[in-house]
Amino acid sequence: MERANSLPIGQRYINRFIIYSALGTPYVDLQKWRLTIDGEVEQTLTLTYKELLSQQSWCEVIRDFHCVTKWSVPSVKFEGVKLKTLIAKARPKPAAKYVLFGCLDGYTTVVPIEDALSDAALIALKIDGQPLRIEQGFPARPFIPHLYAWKSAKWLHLIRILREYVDGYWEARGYHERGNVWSEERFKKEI
Ligand SMILES: Nc1nc2c(c(=O)[nH]1)N[C@H]1C(S)=C(S)[C@@H](COP(=O)(O)O)O[C@H]1N2
Ligand SMILES: [Mo]
Repeated sequence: MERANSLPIGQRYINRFIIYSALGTPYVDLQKWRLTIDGEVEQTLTLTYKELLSQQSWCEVIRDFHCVTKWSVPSVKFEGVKLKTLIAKARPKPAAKYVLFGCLDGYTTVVPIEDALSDAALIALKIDGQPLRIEQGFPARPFIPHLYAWKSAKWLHLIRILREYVDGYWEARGYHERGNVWSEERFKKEI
C-alpha cells in the first residue's frame, strides 16, 4: 500500500482542496458534539472532542488526498486518532464486515472493515497542523489514504460497525463499495 511517490492512474495534482458539501455545511455545536462508535460491537463508545484530542493513539500521516473526480492534493498532513485503535476499543464482534461513517449533514459513506483497520487510517482532527476548518469537516473526518476522498466523510459523528454492506450517499449514486485508488475502484461494476 506504500506508494508515496507516485500518482494513481487517472489523477492529476492540484495545490488546494476543492471544497465539496453535497448536503450543505451543517451547524456544529462542539459542546453537544460526540463521536459514537456503535453497531456490531461489544462496547458502544461515545467520545467528546477533548477526549479525542487526548487519546494515546494520536498519530499523523502525510499522504496525498485523491478525489474520484481526478484531482489529488499532494502531501497533506493529517493528525488524529488511529482508527484501528478506536475500533478495537469498541471490540467489534466477529461478524463485523463494514464500517459506515455518518455525518451531521446527513452524508454517509461505507468502507470494508479491513480498510478502516489499516495502519495509516485515522480520524483526523487536524490538517496541516490546524484544527479542521468548518468547511473541511470540523470537528472530525476519517482519512484512509488508499481510498478515494469521498470516503473521508466530513462533520463525522458516527462510526457504525456493520455485518452487511449498505450504500452511503455516493455509493447509492453508483460509486464503488470500496474505492481503492490504486485499483481505480471509482464506480460499481456494471452487472
Ligand atoms: N459530509 C460530507 N463529506 C464529504 C463530502 C460531502 O459532500 N459531504 N464530499 C466528499 C468528497 S467527494 C470529497 S472529494 C472530499 C472533499 O474534501 P474537501 O471538501 O475538504 O476538499 O470530501 C468528502 N466528504
Ligand atoms: Mo470527491
